[in-house]
Amino acid sequence: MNMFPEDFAWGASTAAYQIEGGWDADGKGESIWDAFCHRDDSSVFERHTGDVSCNSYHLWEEDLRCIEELGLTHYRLSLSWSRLLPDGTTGHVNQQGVRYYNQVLDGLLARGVTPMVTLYHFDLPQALQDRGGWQSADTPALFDAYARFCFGAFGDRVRLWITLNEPYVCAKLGHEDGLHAPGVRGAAYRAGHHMLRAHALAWHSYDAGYRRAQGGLVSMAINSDWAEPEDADSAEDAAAAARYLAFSLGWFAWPLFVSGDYPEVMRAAVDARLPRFSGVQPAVLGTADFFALNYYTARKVRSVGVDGGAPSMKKDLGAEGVVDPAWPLCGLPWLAVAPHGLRQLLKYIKATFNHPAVYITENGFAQTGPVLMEDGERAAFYRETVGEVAKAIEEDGVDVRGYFAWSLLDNFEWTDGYGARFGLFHVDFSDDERARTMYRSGREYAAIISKHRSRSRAHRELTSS
Ligand code: PNW
Repeated sequence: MNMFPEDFAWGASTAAYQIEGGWDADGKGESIWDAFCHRDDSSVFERHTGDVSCNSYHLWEEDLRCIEELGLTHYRLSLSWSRLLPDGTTGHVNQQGVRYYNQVLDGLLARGVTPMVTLYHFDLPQALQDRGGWQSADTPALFDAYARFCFGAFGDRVRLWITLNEPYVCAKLGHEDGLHAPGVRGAAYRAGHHMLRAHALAWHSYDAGYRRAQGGLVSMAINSDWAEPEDADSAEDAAAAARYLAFSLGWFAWPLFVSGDYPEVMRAAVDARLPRFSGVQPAVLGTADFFALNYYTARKVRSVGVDGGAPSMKKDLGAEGVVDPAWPLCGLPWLAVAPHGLRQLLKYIKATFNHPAVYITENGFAQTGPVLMEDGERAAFYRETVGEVAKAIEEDGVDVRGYFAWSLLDNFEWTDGYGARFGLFHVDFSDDERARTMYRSGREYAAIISKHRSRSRAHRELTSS
């Protein structure tokens, strides 16, 4: 009857560049997203920037109020690397940045909310981009130094760490398509490889230097669509769907959970352009203490051949995903509503990665166009999605430990700027106060949390008496 464990994490997520603003406040250094949005030829929707955004750098107490109002047990936030280390290195620490995150973390703990902290959510210090960024083999060690700095500064209060958010999106959109910062093309595999090495270094640093004293867990947030064959009877489409999963989820999950190397199908298709792990120290295999999944949508997949032309990821993949016309769209062309795919992906993760503990670190639904405060569709989406998670736990036996909605607030949605609203709270970006107002979907999520928490409490009392 839809029973969640009593210690289940009910959360919401945000990311520094998307909510903080204060892009050059109090000694913060420039990040690649600052630079990308400030370009004269910026490709971001209506040339929006994260310069002010929700102004959480100054209005963080408002965020805490929103978190309390929802009744969240957990809150996932990210740290801005260039706010803490303006030139990306530990040579100079910005103490005002440290103070900012101390206030936020202490405020969460004072309210009984457990923080989950992401070290890197797309916002590399521009100073490191100038030295090659994720294309450079020196960046993993610089990330590791940053990570150790954060474990030291904040680790006494943080038990759940995410090193990197969605290396797939950073590699594919930032280093293949050029749609995200830093706007590079043709370097996705190289960038992805260095992100995996960065993650592994940081995990080993935590393991060797901090785990014993701090007792936390470290993972990397991996995003993937669910993929199913377009024609259920076609062996070719089935193989294409398997490739689709291998090139998204598998790209980062295989090295961490399965073999210390990329999936075989990737190796076979990409060949020499896919970097090798041989001789890489420390090992990448085994460097995730739980599975962190960002899930948004699903695709029907068919096999396609791309003839001639330059090498590309599309050509390597040899498959194409389309949206089932039965799945409603929500304003963003890539985001078809497909809650069933989350349960399928959770089952796949249990079977493929040896039954890991799973946190769903992001999941959500956007609105575009005129603001709809009574967003009944999104309320229904959350109800249905949580139902799918319940089935995954109860009927499929997946070890799901938590669910984080994306996002706490409407915020800067990368190339879509403020044109796409993912918040449980509406933010009025035309108002200096950046007033936060709960959507109907926020009330729905709050009700879901309160119902399940009292149900599992009652269940425990019943079974322990
Ligand atoms: C995730 N796509 O990114 C990010 O982790 C969040 O920062 C973001 O706001 C959220 O999903 C909603 O988009 C994605 O184009 C960005 O397929 C782009 C895509 C997918 C995920």
